[in-house]
Amino acid sequence: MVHFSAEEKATVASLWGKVNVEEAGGEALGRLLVVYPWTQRFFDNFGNLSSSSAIMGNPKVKAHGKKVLTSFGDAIKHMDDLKGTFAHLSELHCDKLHVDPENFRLLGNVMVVVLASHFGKEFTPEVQAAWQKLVGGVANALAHKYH
Ligand code: HEG
Repeated sequence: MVHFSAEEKATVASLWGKVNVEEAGGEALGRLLVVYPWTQRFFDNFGNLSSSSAIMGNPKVKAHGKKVLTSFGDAIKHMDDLKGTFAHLSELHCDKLHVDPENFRLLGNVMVVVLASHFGKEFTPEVQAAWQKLVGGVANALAHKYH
Protein backbone atom coordinates (compact mmCIF):
# COMPACT_ATOMS: atom_id res chain seq x y z
CA MET A 1 0.00 0.00 0.00
CA VAL A 2 1.43 3.37 -0.94
CA HIS A 3 1.40 6.05 1.70
CA PHE A 4 1.33 9.75 0.93
CA SER A 5 2.70 12.38 3.28
CA ALA A 6 0.72 15.55 3.92
CA GLU A 7 3.23 17.37 1.75
CA GLU A 8 2.83 14.95 -1.16
CA LYS A 9 -0.95 15.27 -0.91
CA ALA A 10 -0.73 19.05 -0.97
CA THR A 11 1.69 18.96 -3.92
CA VAL A 12 -0.61 16.72 -5.95
CA ALA A 13 -3.78 18.64 -5.08
CA SER A 14 -2.27 22.02 -5.88
CA LEU A 15 -1.25 20.99 -9.41
CA TRP A 16 -4.52 19.12 -9.99
CA GLY A 17 -6.47 22.31 -9.27
CA LYS A 18 -4.86 23.84 -12.35
CA VAL A 19 -5.33 20.89 -14.72
CA ASN A 20 -7.75 21.32 -17.60
CA VAL A 21 -9.28 17.83 -17.38
CA GLU A 22 -10.85 17.91 -20.83
CA GLU A 23 -7.69 18.99 -22.62
CA ALA A 24 -5.22 16.91 -20.60
CA GLY A 25 -7.44 13.81 -20.65
CA GLY A 26 -7.80 13.84 -24.43
CA GLU A 27 -4.12 14.47 -24.87
CA ALA A 28 -3.11 11.66 -22.50
CA LEU A 29 -5.38 9.03 -24.06
CA GLY A 30 -4.44 10.21 -27.57
CA ARG A 31 -0.74 9.95 -26.79
CA LEU A 32 -1.22 6.50 -25.27
CA LEU A 33 -2.78 5.32 -28.54
CA VAL A 34 -0.02 6.90 -30.65
CA VAL A 35 2.97 5.89 -28.52
CA TYR A 36 1.73 2.34 -27.73
CA PRO A 37 -0.31 1.49 -30.84
CA TRP A 38 -1.39 -1.94 -29.56
CA THR A 39 -3.61 -0.12 -27.05
CA GLN A 40 -5.82 0.87 -30.02
CA ARG A 41 -7.36 -2.62 -29.99
CA PHE A 42 -9.56 -1.64 -27.04
CA PHE A 43 -11.04 1.25 -28.99
CA ASP A 44 -11.95 -0.32 -32.33
CA ASN A 45 -15.36 1.39 -32.20
CA PHE A 46 -13.78 4.86 -31.98
CA GLY A 47 -13.56 5.46 -35.74
CA ASN A 48 -10.47 6.88 -37.44
CA LEU A 49 -7.25 6.04 -35.57
CA SER A 50 -5.15 5.78 -38.73
CA SER A 51 -2.54 8.45 -37.98
CA SER A 52 -1.23 10.53 -35.12
CA SER A 53 -3.26 13.56 -36.23
CA ALA A 54 -6.41 11.46 -36.71
CA ILE A 55 -6.01 10.07 -33.19
CA MET A 56 -5.27 13.42 -31.53
CA GLY A 57 -8.25 15.04 -33.31
CA ASN A 58 -10.68 12.14 -32.80
CA PRO A 59 -13.71 13.39 -30.79
CA LYS A 60 -14.30 9.96 -29.21
CA VAL A 61 -10.70 9.84 -27.99
CA LYS A 62 -11.14 13.32 -26.50
CA ALA A 63 -14.43 12.42 -24.82
CA HIS A 64 -13.13 9.15 -23.41
CA GLY A 65 -9.90 10.80 -22.26
CA LYS A 66 -11.95 13.35 -20.37
CA LYS A 67 -14.00 10.55 -18.77
CA VAL A 68 -10.87 8.67 -17.71
CA LEU A 69 -9.12 11.73 -16.29
CA THR A 70 -12.28 12.83 -14.47
CA SER A 71 -12.41 9.39 -12.89
CA PHE A 72 -8.70 9.63 -12.09
CA GLY A 73 -9.59 12.79 -10.16
CA ASP A 74 -11.30 10.58 -7.54
CA ALA A 75 -7.79 9.43 -6.61
CA ILE A 76 -6.86 12.94 -5.50
CA LYS A 77 -9.85 13.02 -3.14
CA HIS A 78 -9.12 9.55 -1.75
CA MET A 79 -5.36 9.19 -1.64
CA ASP A 80 -5.58 7.07 1.53
CA ASP A 81 -7.93 4.55 -0.06
CA LEU A 82 -7.05 4.06 -3.70
CA LYS A 83 -7.92 0.35 -3.64
CA GLY A 84 -11.42 0.98 -2.30
CA THR A 85 -11.95 3.92 -4.62
CA PHE A 86 -11.08 1.96 -7.78
CA ALA A 87 -12.34 -1.50 -6.76
CA HIS A 88 -15.42 -1.31 -8.96
CA LEU A 89 -13.49 0.02 -11.97
CA SER A 90 -10.88 -2.70 -11.46
CA GLU A 91 -13.58 -5.36 -11.72
CA LEU A 92 -15.05 -3.67 -14.78
CA HIS A 93 -11.71 -3.43 -16.62
CA CYS A 94 -10.93 -7.05 -15.77
CA ASP A 95 -14.25 -8.83 -16.26
CA LYS A 96 -15.98 -6.74 -18.92
CA LEU A 97 -13.35 -4.73 -20.77
CA HIS A 98 -10.45 -7.26 -20.59
CA VAL A 99 -7.85 -4.51 -20.42
CA ASP A 100 -4.34 -5.79 -19.61
CA PRO A 101 -3.41 -3.98 -16.36
CA GLU A 102 0.04 -3.14 -17.74
CA ASN A 103 -1.82 -0.47 -19.73
CA PHE A 104 -2.69 1.39 -16.50
CA ARG A 105 1.04 1.91 -15.91
CA LEU A 106 1.59 3.07 -19.47
CA LEU A 107 -1.27 5.57 -19.20
CA GLY A 108 0.01 6.83 -15.84
CA ASN A 109 3.42 7.53 -17.31
CA VAL A 110 1.88 9.24 -20.33
CA MET A 111 -0.14 11.40 -17.94
CA VAL A 112 3.07 12.46 -16.21
CA VAL A 113 4.55 13.43 -19.59
CA VAL A 114 1.45 15.48 -20.41
CA LEU A 115 1.61 17.28 -17.05
CA ALA A 116 5.32 17.95 -17.53
CA SER A 117 4.67 19.50 -20.93
CA HIS A 118 1.75 21.61 -19.65
CA PHE A 119 3.42 22.87 -16.49
CA GLY A 120 7.05 23.23 -17.57
CA LYS A 121 9.34 24.48 -14.80
CA GLU A 122 6.54 24.22 -12.25
CA PHE A 123 6.75 20.44 -12.69
CA THR A 124 9.82 20.13 -10.48
CA PRO A 125 11.39 16.77 -9.58
CA GLU A 126 9.50 16.86 -6.25
CA VAL A 127 6.20 17.44 -8.02
CA GLN A 128 7.01 14.65 -10.46
CA ALA A 129 7.90 12.30 -7.59
CA ALA A 130 4.52 12.85 -5.92
CA TRP A 131 2.70 12.33 -9.22
CA GLN A 132 4.64 9.19 -10.17
CA LYS A 133 3.71 7.77 -6.81
CA LEU A 134 0.06 8.60 -7.39
CA VAL A 135 -0.17 7.18 -10.92
CA GLY A 136 1.61 4.05 -9.69
CA GLY A 137 -0.84 3.74 -6.78
CA VAL A 138 -3.82 4.15 -9.11
CA ALA A 139 -2.40 1.53 -11.50
CA ASN A 140 -1.97 -0.89 -8.57
CA ALA A 141 -5.49 -0.18 -7.36
CA LEU A 142 -6.97 -0.73 -10.84
CA ALA A 143 -5.06 -4.03 -11.11
CA HIS A 144 -6.04 -5.17 -7.62
CA LYS A 145 -9.24 -7.07 -8.51
CA TYR A 146 -7.73 -8.89 -11.48
CA HIS A 147 -7.89 -12.65 -11.36
MG1 HEG B 1 -10.75 2.76 -18.69
C1 HEG B 1 -14.05 2.68 -19.64
C2 HEG B 1 -11.59 4.83 -16.04
C3 HEG B 1 -7.43 3.29 -17.98
C4 HEG B 1 -9.87 1.07 -21.54
N1 HEG B 1 -12.47 3.60 -17.99
C5 HEG B 1 -13.73 3.43 -18.51
C6 HEG B 1 -14.68 4.16 -17.73
C7 HEG B 1 -14.00 4.76 -16.72
C8 HEG B 1 -12.61 4.42 -16.88
C9 HEG B 1 -14.56 5.67 -15.61
C10 HEG B 1 -16.19 4.19 -17.96
C11 HEG B 1 -16.75 3.06 -17.16
C12 HEG B 1 -18.25 2.86 -17.32
O1 HEG B 1 -18.74 2.95 -18.44
O2 HEG B 1 -18.90 2.61 -16.29
N2 HEG B 1 -9.71 3.83 -17.27
C13 HEG B 1 -10.24 4.56 -16.23
C14 HEG B 1 -9.17 5.03 -15.39
C15 HEG B 1 -8.00 4.61 -15.95
C16 HEG B 1 -8.34 3.86 -17.13
C17 HEG B 1 -9.36 5.86 -14.13
C18 HEG B 1 -6.59 4.83 -15.53
C19 HEG B 1 -6.17 5.85 -14.85
N3 HEG B 1 -8.98 2.28 -19.57
C20 HEG B 1 -7.73 2.58 -19.13
C21 HEG B 1 -6.74 2.05 -20.05
C22 HEG B 1 -7.42 1.42 -21.06
C23 HEG B 1 -8.84 1.57 -20.76
C24 HEG B 1 -5.25 2.19 -19.86
C25 HEG B 1 -6.92 0.70 -22.28
C26 HEG B 1 -5.74 0.87 -22.81
N4 HEG B 1 -11.78 2.01 -20.29
C27 HEG B 1 -11.21 1.32 -21.36
C28 HEG B 1 -12.25 0.91 -22.25
C29 HEG B 1 -13.47 1.39 -21.71
C30 HEG B 1 -13.14 2.07 -20.48
C31 HEG B 1 -12.06 0.11 -23.53
C32 HEG B 1 -14.86 1.25 -22.34
C33 HEG B 1 -14.96 2.36 -23.36
C34 HEG B 1 -16.30 2.42 -24.02
O3 HEG B 1 -16.48 1.74 -25.03
O4 HEG B 1 -17.14 3.20 -23.55
